[in-house]
Amino acid sequence: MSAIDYSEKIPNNVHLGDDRTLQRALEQWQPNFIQWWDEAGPEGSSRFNVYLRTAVSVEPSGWAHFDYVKMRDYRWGIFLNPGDPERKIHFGSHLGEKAWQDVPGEHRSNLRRIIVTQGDTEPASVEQQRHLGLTAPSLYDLRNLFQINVEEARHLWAMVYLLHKHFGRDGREEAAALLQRRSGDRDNPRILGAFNEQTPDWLSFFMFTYFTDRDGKFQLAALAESAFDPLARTTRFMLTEEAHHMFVGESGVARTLARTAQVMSALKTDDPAAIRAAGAIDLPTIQRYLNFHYSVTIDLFGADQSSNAATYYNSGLKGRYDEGKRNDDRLLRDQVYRVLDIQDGRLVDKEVPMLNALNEVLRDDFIRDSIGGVERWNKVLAKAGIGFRLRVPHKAFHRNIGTLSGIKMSPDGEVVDDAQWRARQEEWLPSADDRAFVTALMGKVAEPGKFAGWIAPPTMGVNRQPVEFDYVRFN
Ligand code: BYC
Repeated sequence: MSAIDYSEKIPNNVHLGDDRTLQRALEQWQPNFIQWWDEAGPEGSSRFNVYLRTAVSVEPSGWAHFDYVKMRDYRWGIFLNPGDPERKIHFGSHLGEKAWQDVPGEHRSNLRRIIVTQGDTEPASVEQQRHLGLTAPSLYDLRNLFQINVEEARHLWAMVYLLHKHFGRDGREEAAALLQRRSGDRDNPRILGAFNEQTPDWLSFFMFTYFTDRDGKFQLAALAESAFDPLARTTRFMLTEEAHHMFVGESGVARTLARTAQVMSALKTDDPAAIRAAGAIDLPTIQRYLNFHYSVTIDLFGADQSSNAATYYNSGLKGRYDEGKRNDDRLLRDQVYRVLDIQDGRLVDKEVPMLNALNEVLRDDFIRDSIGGVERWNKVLAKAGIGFRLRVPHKAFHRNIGTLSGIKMSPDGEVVDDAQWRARQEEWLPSADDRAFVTALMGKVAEPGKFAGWIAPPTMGVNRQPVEFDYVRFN
């Protein structure tokens, strides 16, 4: 089961050749995928030879093979983690029953909706990152961008496989629509808010891969608990790739901070104008980018009270993060959870049934995990003797989904009125001026071992190659 067959047109470890109908359906979808990749994927990259990692087996050891690959010839395919025929459902009203190999009729539309929502984010992120290759700060960074792009595209394949195999004609229509929506398109946008925002520069890209790919980690982990076994096994495998994406974000921001700290120490100043004039990104601007990406990402967890979330859990479609390690009854019927509510224009704590608050439970798990990396970023500043500290903003800052979208709040948690919000927004979120400055700073560096002036080199290369390795050959 686990070896991947690369001799087939669509590499897979699911014996695709034994299911002619499915194979034909996927082979019809494939040219449309390639057309989408050419139109919306990394701009101008089709002839580049890139030092990429490709999955060779889904076993935990040795699934990744590194070599130069032409971007357009990347072997996208269908890889599922090995199955356990005895696997049992371990939460919700079907607790203890055998996991499902097929979609039960009564859960069909909810499962399709979850898979479509997940699938929609993958091409969306590739579209958002389409132009970044033109301004990569080094070959090392360019290669990491492309690695992420091909893997997100493979995650799209993973969801399309589930739609084609398990949802008949509806599934095929949804799979086609995944290639038709476009990030930010006014008439046919991507489903979730954050995936319609722009990722116009590399600071945005690093914040996106740190925060938004981490939403991916938590959502995929919750889906990896699913009673629908094919979904659980596909998402489990996707998670192995997500770790690298978050590493790119965390180390990218850390390297940006290291360079800024170097400039601040050399010039003995914390004046943003002086730091900008020296070609580095000042810390208040980095904080504003953090505020933006953090707030749009926590919106991705959905409303704080959601009957959908209760249904998904109760029916076994979507678990909690690390469901297997929780030691409650995994039914959650009598349990409560504290959420924030708004009363008379102020935030108050409120207890609600846990089942309805599962989006909030996952968001809180995400918040704890996110803060860990922000503290590691602060160590870069502390080590350089700089007093400034980055912070994640208050949970109610700049929210558009759920109860908290009903209040305006500063990053520090101070309630503000509309006029104050308008007056101070530019202190808290990237202004047009910030974005113009960051964009102007970006310029492509394509010589092996050289890095743009606003970012420090990494401490290590990819797959034990030196930092000055030629990770991308432009031909
Ligand atoms: N923007 O009851 P609610 C990743 C909609 S990232 C716009 O709270 P529910 C990746 C919602 O659809 C992981 N709309 O919804 C990362 C619903 O609409 P309808 C992606 C939003 O269902 C980086 C309505 O509001 N995976 O993999 O409880 C790069 C009511 O809301 C938003 C998943 O998300 C929003 N932010 O929760 C590449 C997992 N939030 O139907 C990839 C699958 C909510 O009433 N998705 N709405 O018109 C889910 O589990 C759920 O759909 C959600 C929403 C948690 C997202």
